[in-house]
Amino acid sequence: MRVNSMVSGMAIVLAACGGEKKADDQSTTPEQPASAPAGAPAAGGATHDVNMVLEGTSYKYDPAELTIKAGDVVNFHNKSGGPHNVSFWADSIPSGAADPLKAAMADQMAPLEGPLLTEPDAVYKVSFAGAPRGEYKYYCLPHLALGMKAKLTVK
Ligand SMILES: [Cu+2]
Repeated sequence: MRVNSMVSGMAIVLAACGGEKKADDQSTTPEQPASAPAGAPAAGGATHDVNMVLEGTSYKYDPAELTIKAGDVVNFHNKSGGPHNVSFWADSIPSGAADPLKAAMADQMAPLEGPLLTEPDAVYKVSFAGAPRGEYKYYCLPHLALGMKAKLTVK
């Protein structure tokens, strides 16, 4: 058997290849507002609260109108008079909003229809990450006939 000792002469030096990337590297620095408050959530979203309540004889979302930004989160609280839920009208949300909403809504009973909240103080969280600007109208399935509906505006 012959041992080929030529191998050692064939080492290829690779070191010269790397290290010249910066010219076409498109690493623009992310837009960081200089005034960003310390401790702001990394995702950039604020959290809003909407209570679902029975007041006297009227079922309502409180507040019934709310303006948020894309990336914000809305927590819907089952305060009184439940069960309540959050159902978006598919024809009363901005174009392109259905997909991000469906992705953001857990346990949908039907597309854009959140689960019934029966537990006191249960919270249903909807993230508006990737949500287009515009108006989002929604209602409570058990109480729609009683006028329980509301509107969110993403700006
Ligand atoms: Cu309700």
